[in-house]
Amino acid sequence: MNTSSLIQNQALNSASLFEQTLQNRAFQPLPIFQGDHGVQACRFSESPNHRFSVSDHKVKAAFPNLLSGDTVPVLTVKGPLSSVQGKRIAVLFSGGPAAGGHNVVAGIAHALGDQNTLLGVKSGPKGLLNGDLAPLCADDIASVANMGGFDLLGSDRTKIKSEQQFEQVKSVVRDHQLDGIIIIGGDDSNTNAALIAEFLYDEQCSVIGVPKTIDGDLQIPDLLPISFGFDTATRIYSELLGNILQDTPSSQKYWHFVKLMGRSASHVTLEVALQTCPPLVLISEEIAEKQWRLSDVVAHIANGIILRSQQKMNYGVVLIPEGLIEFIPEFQALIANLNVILDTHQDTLSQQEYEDNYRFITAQLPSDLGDLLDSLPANIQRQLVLERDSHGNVQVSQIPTEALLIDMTQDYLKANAPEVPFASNAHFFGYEGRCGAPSSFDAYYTYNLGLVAGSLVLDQKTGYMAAIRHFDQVPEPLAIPLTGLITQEQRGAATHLVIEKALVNLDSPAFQHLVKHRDHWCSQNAFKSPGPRQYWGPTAKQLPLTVALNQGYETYLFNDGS
Ligand code: FBP
Repeated sequence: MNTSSLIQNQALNSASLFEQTLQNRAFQPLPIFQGDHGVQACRFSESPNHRFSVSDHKVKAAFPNLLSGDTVPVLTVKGPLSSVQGKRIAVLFSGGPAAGGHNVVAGIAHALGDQNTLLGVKSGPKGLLNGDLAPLCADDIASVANMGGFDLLGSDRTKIKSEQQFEQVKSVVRDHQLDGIIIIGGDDSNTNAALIAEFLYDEQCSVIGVPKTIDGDLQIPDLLPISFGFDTATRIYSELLGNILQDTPSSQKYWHFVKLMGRSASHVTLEVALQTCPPLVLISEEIAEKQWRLSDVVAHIANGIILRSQQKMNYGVVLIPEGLIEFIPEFQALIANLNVILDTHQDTLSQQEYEDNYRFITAQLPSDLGDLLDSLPANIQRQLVLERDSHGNVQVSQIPTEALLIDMTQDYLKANAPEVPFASNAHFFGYEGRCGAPSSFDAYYTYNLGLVAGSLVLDQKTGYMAAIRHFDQVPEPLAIPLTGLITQEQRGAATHLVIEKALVNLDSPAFQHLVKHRDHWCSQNAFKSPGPRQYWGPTAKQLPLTVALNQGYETYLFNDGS
């Protein structure tokens, strides 16, 4: 083929050469899922070593079927599952996209095989409520193999909470004769999975969750090292940040303030920091522990800038976790008060314009918090005062913390160190990390999570989350009881049953690594540029560094048996 027909071929083809290459990559099932005639589903039984104790009466009362005693077991694989036929299983995405979701669907489809039917639910939980589901065929699945995004099915953030909504789900289960539902989602979506599993218990419909979120805040010590999507997102952000870091001593002109997605927890920021070694890194959990006010955060940044300036480095990068604002004590108090007001006065607020709502809300706040809100830029006020998402979360991705910190740092430097040159740029790396083609780790992890989830529904287990651990050895599939993870949390005016978000542990090896090295990163140009994620070669099998460190692995590479 000559060059021009090659180019024409490329232009006409709906997938890029890169996408075609990934689509043609073989999936890699764990050895336990490899049967004599291809992929096989497995059966699970109680682990003799691991049970969760549940003592909270409210949790017990909410799950009378799933929680019959005071403890609930983790399940491990026991061997191949003898042939199951005629089952109808639905799968849906819930919440924000994360790389590898399509491979989960492929893994489920392969576990189900030809004798069972996989139905795809369109547009997330909303589609489940509306009964918007249809069978998925092998071609649909092959077309998204190893592809990023959730576009095969779509997603949304509807929280299924009212009795009427649970009844709607039950009707859909009956109308479509479903034997199982697999919910691919984060902490809130897996909470929903537990509640639906309980509600459908007598319907003989299994409900299984799959741990998805780029935020990395769905991890369970010893059992779930990380959710899927985190590796791809942090590698994409690290590539972008590495490029910016490389620009700083080249142009010697700017301080870049980079906010990184990740909602409340700072796992994404910590991982990107370890991969790139930038001069200044903020970790929300540390700021909360030190009880820093916003002015302390600004002074910390400005002091780093002054220090580098003394060494003629009038440039650098400040990494800012998306949820920072929520961790600063005065903002914590403000947000907690706002949540109660928004919850208690929903009806009034839904009938008024924004300006009236703003006046109404500030009148209800204690005066110091009202003053704090008034002192903020209008776009930040708006995000704090606007409705929460359906799970009660502040939409932190919409708060321009990076711009706020730039303005305040500029003012601080003008007042305290006017001789220091300060030119800045604001960035937000968020959506560009959620839908990239999955890294080798995420592609491998998600396909096998799908095999675990598919096996669990065929094995008629319900109220569990699929998991895999020990990525440094032959990885081990597990089923984690969702009820063992549920706790009470104050959201708005009421307490809710939720799976707690895992925050950065300040005693963890990963955070301690940052503590040990950050002064050096600030006083020198010590940054690294990790480059784009690789599918072949020495870095293709790299695990997230925070995961390898915190799990105590002796290698940074995952083991896929090849
Ligand atoms: P999930 O918890 O659903 O995985 O959300 C991940 C996330 O990307 C967060 O990091 C971010 O704060 C949020 O979604 C943004 O939400 P939206 O897509 O609604 O703007």
